[in-house]
Amino acid sequence: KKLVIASGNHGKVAEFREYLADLGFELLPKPDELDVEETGETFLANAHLKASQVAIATGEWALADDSGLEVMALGGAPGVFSARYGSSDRDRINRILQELDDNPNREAQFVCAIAVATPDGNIIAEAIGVCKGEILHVPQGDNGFGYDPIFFVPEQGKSFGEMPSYIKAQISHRAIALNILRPKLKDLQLA
Ligand code: ITT
Repeated sequence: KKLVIASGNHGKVAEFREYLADLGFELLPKPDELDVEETGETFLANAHLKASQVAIATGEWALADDSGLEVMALGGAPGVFSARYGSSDRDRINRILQELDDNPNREAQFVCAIAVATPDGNIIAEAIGVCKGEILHVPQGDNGFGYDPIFFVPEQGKSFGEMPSYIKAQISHRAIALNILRPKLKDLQLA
C-alpha cells in the first residue's frame, strides 16, 4: 500500500521513514508544489488539514504531522507557531533562549498530532503524543532537527540533539503518537 508522508520538513520525514519501516508501506513524498495553509488553532486541526488536502491532491492515503514546542514560562509559546517563530532553526532557538533569559522555570513539552486520511480526504485515525522536558541555557548536540538541541530530557540526561535517533524513536512526542496509531496502520496495510 502507498502512503504519502504529507510533510515538507526533512527532519520529520526522516523520522517517519525510520519509525514506519517495519510496516511495509511504500512511502511517498509530498509533492513539493503542494503547500497547505495551516489555519488551525490546534495541532490536531492542522494535522487534519494537511492530511486531507494532501490526500485529495494526490489521490493516495496520507499521513500528516503537526507538532511544536510549548514552553510553560512563555505561556505555551511557540506552540502551533513553532515553524513560524523565526526564519531558521537557529533564529527560532535563539528567540526562545532570549525570551526565557535566566528564568529558572525551564519546563517545556513537545506535542505531536498525527492524522491519517483516505484518498478522498476523510480522516480515519488521529493521535496526540506529548514528551516533557526542559529548555537548556545553551544548545547541546546536533542530532535530530529543529528545536532538538535545546530540549533536555531529564530521564535520559541528554538533549534530543545529543541522543542517537533510536533513543529519540522510543520516547519522543512523534513516537508516542505513532505508537497509538500503529495498530490502525497495520490494519490499513492488511486491508
Ligand atoms: P510540515 O507542516 O510540512 O510537516 P513544518 O516544519 O511546517 O512542516 P509544523 O508546522 O508541524 O511542521 O511545525 C513544527 C515545528 O516544530 C517545526 O519548527 C519543527 O522544527 C518543530 N518540531 C516539531 N517536532 C520536532 C522535533 O521532534 N524536534 C525538534 N523540533 C521539532
